[in-house]
Amino acid sequence: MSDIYVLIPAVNEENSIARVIEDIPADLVKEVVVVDNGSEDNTINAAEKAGAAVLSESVRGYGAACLKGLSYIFGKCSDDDVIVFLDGDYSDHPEEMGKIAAPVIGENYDMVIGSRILGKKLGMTEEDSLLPQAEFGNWLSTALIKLFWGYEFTDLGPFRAVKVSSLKKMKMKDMNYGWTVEMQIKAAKFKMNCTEVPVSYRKRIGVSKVTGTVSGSVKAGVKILYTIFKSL
Ligand SMILES: Nc1nc2c(ncn2[C@@H]2O[C@H](COP(=O)(O)OP(=O)(O)OP(=O)(O)O)[C@@H](O)[C@H]2O)c(=O)[nH]1
Ligand SMILES: [Mg+2]
Repeated sequence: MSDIYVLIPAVNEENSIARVIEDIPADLVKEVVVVDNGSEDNTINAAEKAGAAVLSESVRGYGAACLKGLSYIFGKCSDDDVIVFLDGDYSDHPEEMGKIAAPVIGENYDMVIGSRILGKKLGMTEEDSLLPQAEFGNWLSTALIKLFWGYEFTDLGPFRAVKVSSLKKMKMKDMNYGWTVEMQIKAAKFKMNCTEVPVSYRKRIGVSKVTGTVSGSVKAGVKILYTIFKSL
């Protein structure tokens, strides 16, 4: 039976991180790993108290934190285990983890993306939670992935499940905002078996770091497009 490990990159999320961890179905997962990048608030304590293993990465960046978490998890898991990525700001609904992980565990999928775009069509997203720049960026990025590699995604959503053996094959490198798109491009290039499931989405708790800020959106947009064209 495959084990599920959860990887949550988090910086300054003291008001949300415990709620995220507490909403993860405990019977489903082997370990929750939070990777911090120098939080100046109570994130680390809150995450530990809620039952997570907390790692610290000195190099700032979403991708850097994910790489740290992966090397820790790869050191203890087996190749047919599953890693679920999840944000620490309580925008995703951790209780939906089962439906994201199920196709990897039971149906031989390599990767399942939780799609907020499919969720929105079903009325599962809170109004104004998925910002217009995120929707446009997702639309453009997924259209380019389809054009260049023939794979159809609707979202670059952070809430996703990937089989350990497939993640190892991807040899992920991106240190910050290109992480999610790099993973989807590599899945397409390796012709991996991918699918999406609709997920709910709500407004984050705490202070925006990426999409909710102008500089974060511009940096993320530039890095995502650079990652796509560099991969050709
Ligand atoms: N460890 C680590 N985590 C990060 C970093 N940047 C963002 N995060 C975390 O990654 C997750 C996603 O970042 P968010 O700030 O929610 O990004 P977003 O959803 O695009 O935009 P906002 O929610 O509007 O800020 C959250 O849990 C953040 O705390 C980082 O440099 N290091
Ligand atoms: Mg967020």
